Amino acid sequence: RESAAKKFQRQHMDSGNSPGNNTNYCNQMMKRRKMTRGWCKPVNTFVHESLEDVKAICSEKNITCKNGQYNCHQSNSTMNITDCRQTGSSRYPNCVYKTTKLQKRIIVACEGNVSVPVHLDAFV
Ligand code: T3P
Repeated sequence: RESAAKKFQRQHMDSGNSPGNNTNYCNQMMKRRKMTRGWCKPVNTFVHESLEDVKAICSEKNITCKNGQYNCHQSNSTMNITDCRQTGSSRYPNCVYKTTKLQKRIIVACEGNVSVPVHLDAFV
């Protein structure tokens, strides 16, 4: 079975790439990364930084996540990210997304004996 750490990488990591002028980036990536199977995942953020830099966020101080758990951490620096958001007219199985490039700090939840990102909580 896919580990939580691998699931985070599949859903949120797109190192060394970015949408450029491709307004279809989210439509393509949400499908390619299997987030349009069974339903259209409504909101998903891709991070265009190295896995090393994203893992390092787990060493920042603990903060409270949206679900009340105390295992979230906010990046020191802004990161190149892409916000994928389902449009109002999107209907499963034809999932349609708006692609928005942003530079924001991200908040991730980390877990494990060796603490690694397992969930992307927000960007701020
Ligand atoms: P996951 O826990 O697999 O990272 O909040 C529900 C899901 O939406 C959750 O998936 C996180 C994801 N999400 C983003 O990727 N970006 C966002 O800005 C928000 C609010 C949620």
